[in-house]
Amino acid sequence: MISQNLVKRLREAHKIVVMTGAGVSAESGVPTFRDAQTGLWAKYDPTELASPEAFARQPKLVWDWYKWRYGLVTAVSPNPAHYALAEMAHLVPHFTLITQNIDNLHQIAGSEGVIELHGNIRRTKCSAKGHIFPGWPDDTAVQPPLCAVCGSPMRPDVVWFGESLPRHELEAATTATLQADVFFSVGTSSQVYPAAALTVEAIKKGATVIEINPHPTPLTPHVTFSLAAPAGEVLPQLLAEVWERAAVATA
Ligand code: BV8
Repeated sequence: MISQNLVKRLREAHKIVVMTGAGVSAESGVPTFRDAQTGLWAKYDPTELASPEAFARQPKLVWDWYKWRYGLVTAVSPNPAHYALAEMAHLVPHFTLITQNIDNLHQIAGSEGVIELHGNIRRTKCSAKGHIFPGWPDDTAVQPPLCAVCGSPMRPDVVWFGESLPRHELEAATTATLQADVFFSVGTSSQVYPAAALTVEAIKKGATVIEINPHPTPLTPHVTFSLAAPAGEVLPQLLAEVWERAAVATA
C-alpha cells in the first residue's frame, strides 16, 4: 500500500497540507454525510436540512437535528487517524490542517490551528447578527432558544449549503494549498465545493496529492497516490513507515 516512492516524497516534503472530510471521523462512530441517516432522521436528506431555507421553514426541526448530532459527536472520541494527524504536525517543517468537519475531534486529538471551513457544532450563534455563544444554550420553552443579545433564534455555528464559507478560513486554506508540496485529501467524497476545489488546485499546481479513502471519488483518477484504505489504519502506518523508521535509521 505504501510505496517507497511515497515514503521518499513524504520524507522530502517541506510544506504538507491535509484536508479532511467526514470519513476521518467514521472510525470514531460519527456517521458521514453519505451514510444513511438513522432513526427518526432517516427520512431527511442532510443537504436539505443543512440549509438556511430549512431553518427558516422549520427552525425547531433543524435545531433538534443539530442537537441530536451534537449529542453524537460529544459522545465519541478521536480515532487513530485524528491522533496521527496531530502527531504529523510535529514531524514536518510546515503543516496545515484544514477540515470540512464540524465535530471538533481534530482539536480534541491535539491538533492546533485547525482551519474550520464549515464551522464547528460545539458553537452556536444567533441567526440575525451572528452573536456567538460558546456552547449550546440550556433548553428553553422556546425552541430554538433566543439570542440573549438580540433576541433572534439561535442556530449552530456551521456553514449551510448556499452560505458562503468564512472568508478568513477560506483564504488561509487557499494560501496554504497553493504553497503545499504535498496535499492530503482524507475521508472526503470531494463533492462539496468550494472545499473540494482545494484538492483540484493542488493537483493543478503539481503538488504531490495523496487521497486516503476506501472508495473512489471524482478526483481519484487525478491524484498522485490513492490509498484505498480507512484513514485510521493507513495514517498511523504512514507515520511509522515515513518518520519513525527514518528516526531509527538516523539514530
Ligand atoms: C458556497 C456543515 C457560495 C453543515 C457542510 C461550486 C462552487 C461553489 C458552490 C457550489 C458549487 N457547486 C455546488 C455548490 C453549492 C454547494 C455544494 O457544493 N453542493 C454540493 C452538494 C454539490 N456548496 C455550498 O453551498 C457551499 N457554499 O458555495 O457558498 C455561495 C453562496 C451563496 C449562493 C451560492 C453559492 C457551502 C458548503 C458547506 C455545506 N456545509 N457542512 C453540516 O455539517 O451540517 S458540507 C458537509 O457535507 C460536510 O461538512 C462535508 O463538507 C460535506 C460532506 O462531504 P464529506 O465530508 O466528503 O463527507 P461524505 O459523507 O460526502 O464523504 C465521506 C467520505 O469518507 C466518503 O468518500 C467515504 O468513502 C469516505 N470514508 C468513509 N469511511 C472512511 C472514509 N475515508 C477514510 N477513512 C474511513 N474510515
